Amino acid sequence: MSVNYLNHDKSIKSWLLSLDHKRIGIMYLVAVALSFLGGGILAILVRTELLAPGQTIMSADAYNQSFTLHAVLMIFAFIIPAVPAVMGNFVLPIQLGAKDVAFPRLNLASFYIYLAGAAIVLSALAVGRIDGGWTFYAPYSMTIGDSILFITAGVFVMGFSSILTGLNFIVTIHKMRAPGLTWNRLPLFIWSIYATSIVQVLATPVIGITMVLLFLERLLGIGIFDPALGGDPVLFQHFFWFYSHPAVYIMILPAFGIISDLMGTFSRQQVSGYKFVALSSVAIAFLGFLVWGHHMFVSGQSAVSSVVFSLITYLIGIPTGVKVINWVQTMHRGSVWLQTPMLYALMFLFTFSIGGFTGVMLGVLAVDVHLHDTYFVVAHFHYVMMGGNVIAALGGLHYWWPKMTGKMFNETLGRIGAALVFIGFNTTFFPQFIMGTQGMPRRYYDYLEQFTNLHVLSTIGSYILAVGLFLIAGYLLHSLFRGRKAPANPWGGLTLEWTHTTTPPHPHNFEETPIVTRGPYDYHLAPELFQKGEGDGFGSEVVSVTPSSTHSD
Ligand code: HEM
Ligand SMILES: [Cu+2]
Repeated sequence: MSVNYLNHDKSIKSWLLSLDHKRIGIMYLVAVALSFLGGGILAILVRTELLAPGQTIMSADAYNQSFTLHAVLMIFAFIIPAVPAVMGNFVLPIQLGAKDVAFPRLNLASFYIYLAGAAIVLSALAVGRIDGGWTFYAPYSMTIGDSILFITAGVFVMGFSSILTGLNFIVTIHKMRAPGLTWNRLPLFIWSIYATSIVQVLATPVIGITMVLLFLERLLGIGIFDPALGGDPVLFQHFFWFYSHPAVYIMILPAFGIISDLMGTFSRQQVSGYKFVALSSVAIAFLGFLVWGHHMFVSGQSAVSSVVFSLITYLIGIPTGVKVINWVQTMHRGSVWLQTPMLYALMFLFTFSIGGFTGVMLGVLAVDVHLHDTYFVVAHFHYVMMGGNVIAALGGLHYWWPKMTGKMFNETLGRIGAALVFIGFNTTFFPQFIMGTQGMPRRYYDYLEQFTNLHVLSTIGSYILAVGLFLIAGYLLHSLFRGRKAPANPWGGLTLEWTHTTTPPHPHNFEETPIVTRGPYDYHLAPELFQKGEGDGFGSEVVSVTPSSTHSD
């Protein structure tokens, strides 16, 4: 076997101190997968408690702590780092034709800062209770005890990891592109990571400062947010959402990038409206800074600000719609090859669109006054975060898995897993839209008799989802030991990680610096990839995909 990044040095130390972006990406993958597992187990407990009104398996206090910890883990330890830190790290430098990121030491430092932050947050459990939701609204969060000091300190520390990763990627994209890789030839995954990085660098300091203020208020008793001390609780909400709305774009923009790459590769077609898809990420990143007040329609902010925030929120629908329309057109013009990664891309179109549309509904001032703090909101953000980010991340994981590990997973199990996730996900969260419109409040331990059926349905869905996710984890892990050896380019991709490096990649990515002569999805310039058996990762039959119409724009 030739030398690759996995086998050139197998010692534990060579992993833990590795400056190789690929190994750092894999270490992040392990860490975020464990966070997802922890957050997921809590979700199942929370859903099980909701199987019946009144106490089912835990006390009201345990319930509050479980859903809070679920959310904190999912948001700060899982979803924010998931796609940028795992797939950004692994894929971005290779797609750029670079040997590594611009600052490899800083990259390793980001990983340990992330781990330290997560450890500080979890140590709050040893000190006291974790309560009040992931939003830490003051003044309630001031009352939960000293554990808030650990939560705020941990989130503050994790923020640095996010900022440093963003900085590293911005410099890498500007400075380390291979000869010929102009901005117009960047894979759309890179464009989306670029837009994400800008948000990470500009928005994260705000949550950092907010956490410091909360910390100081609790430690020294100075009045910043707590009215009892002369502070202003609405100020906290402004600070919090000034970060946390842009942060939802840290979660979704990289997902858009994965979907664009999947659409191009599996449709064997140029992504329609490439420039619009690329720049719409930047537009969304920019607009994302102007809409935080849509979380505060009922907070007592002025009516004028509410109307303005509502209007700007609608605008975000435009660049988002531009993407969805272009993805659909890409498939329409191309010839779609339905392999597991592409199944996730199709699923994404469905679930993310529901998440997006219900987001516009919540942006309507008059509607939000009714739906605020109901299960409609819970359903909406799960459709965006799980139906958007997690589904896309699963697509990306299946897409790049052969490159990362050198092994193919079982395609049949892949399809079954995708189907279970799709059915489980929708069964869990769709009923929550209905409950929300009927007035079921969010974050409640108990509920009225009339909601029982929908809650039971939702809980059954979460079990199906869990089975699907365990199946996926199972066959992916199994493939590490028993999987078929992956060819260099199992999906017939045109970006550099598929065309110019071995599987798994060489420790320094490339034997020699690649020279880029075409765009990332210029299938009409690469006819060999339509006919070659390389397009076939699985059976002996040769998959030949013919371009239906070749166009360029
Ligand atoms: C694995 C499937 C999941 C299930 C079954 C699930 C279930 C739940 C449940 C039952 C709640 C409590 C809702 C309430 O009491 O109001 C909740 C809250 C939450 N979940 Fe999930 N969840 C899942 C995945 C995720 C993911 C992937 C994320 C983000 C990446 C996430 C983020 C959140 C957040 C932020 C909250 C807080 C809601 C609040 O503050 O009121 N969840 N989830
Ligand atoms: Cu928002």
